[in-house]
Formats: sequence, C-alpha cells, structure tokens
Amino acid sequence: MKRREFITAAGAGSAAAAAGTTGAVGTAAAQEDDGTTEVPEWPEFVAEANDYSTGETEDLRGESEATVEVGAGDGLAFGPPAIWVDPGTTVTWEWTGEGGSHNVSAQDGADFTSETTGEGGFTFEHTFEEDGQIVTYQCEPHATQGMHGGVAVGGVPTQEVTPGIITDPEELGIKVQEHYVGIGAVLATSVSLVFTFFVLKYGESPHAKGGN
Ligand SMILES: [Cu+2]
Repeated sequence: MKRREFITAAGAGSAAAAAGTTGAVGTAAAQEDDGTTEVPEWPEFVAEANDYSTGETEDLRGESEATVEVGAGDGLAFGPPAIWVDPGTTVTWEWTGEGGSHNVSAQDGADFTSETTGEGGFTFEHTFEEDGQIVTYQCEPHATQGMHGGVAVGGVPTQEVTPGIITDPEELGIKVQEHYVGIGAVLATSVSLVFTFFVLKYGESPHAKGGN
C-alpha cells in the first residue's frame, strides 16, 4: 500500500470514528445495522496485497461470472484484489497492459498458472467449484512487490470489519502513527499561531508601555 492510501485510510477511519456506528463509510453490500461488514477471513497473503485494505472485499456472490484486472492501480495490483464468489463461478482475469509482464499463479487452495505476458486484453479463466475454499494467488514477476490476490468461494469463515478501519494490528500501528502525525501538525500549527499572536500583541510591551 502506498503512503497516500494510508493517509486516505486514516482519514476514512477518523471519519468513521466521528460518525460513530452509523456506517457513513463503505458500501451497502452485506453491511450490518451496526455499520460493520462481514468479509472472508483473508490470510495475511491477501491482507497485504496491493490495493487491498480491510473492508474492501468485492462481494460478487449471486453473479455467474467475475472479472479481475491484471495490472490495476499503479500497474502492480489485481483489481479488485479480494473477491467473494459463489461455487461454480468462472473468474476471468483480464490484462490491462499496464505495469509490465504479469501472470496469475495459484498459491493456496487451487492449482493454476497462466502465461506471463504484458499484452493488454489477454485473458485467463478459472472456475471455482469447491464451496468453502479460500484461494490465494499472485503475479510471479511481482510477488515480492505485493501483487497478490484472493478468491473466497461460498461459505468461508468470516470476520466483521468496519469499512475504512483497518483491523490488522500491523497496519493499525501504521495508521495510528499517521493519525498522530496529523494531530501533531494541527497542534504545532495552533501553538505557533497563538505564540505569534502573543508576540505581536505583547512582544514589545516593555518599550511600548515604557514610552521613550
Ligand atoms: Cu505482475
């Protein structure tokens, strides 16, 4: 995840916190009354994927097919990186032509590997039959750069998240840090404004009051 996205996530988190549990942030899909959303319990491999943050699972259950872009975002991401489908769904990966040469290679839960190509419009398909599977995959050329993805199939273990609020402790740490940086900046600005005010008003008081 890029720095700008952390800041956006932190901002969304603050907005959600300010809005309480009214669910002001996030999509209506699968959203509960208390503003939380039920999403698959993704392994770390997916949670750390580029363009993924908790609460952004694309819920495509009820659809007979799904499409995932290869080379989304800045070119090194799957778009969307985390999808939830019904058993029997055929997922089509479609190359955008951005970000260089990519492939789609299953890591856990399935066995498939596409060609490696940078050609826009290239497609690869896999049908996910087994209910309850969580399949993880990556782009081999960009695996170490976070080009990961996941497909959850049907009745998988779930967790409740509040959209926009990152619950992973490691990411939470980063988010909190960004948050404190923001508070610090506001405090520093306020303090220096107040200080400037007093300096301007009273700074020269000994001379001003003393007359000549
Ligand atoms: Cu790639």
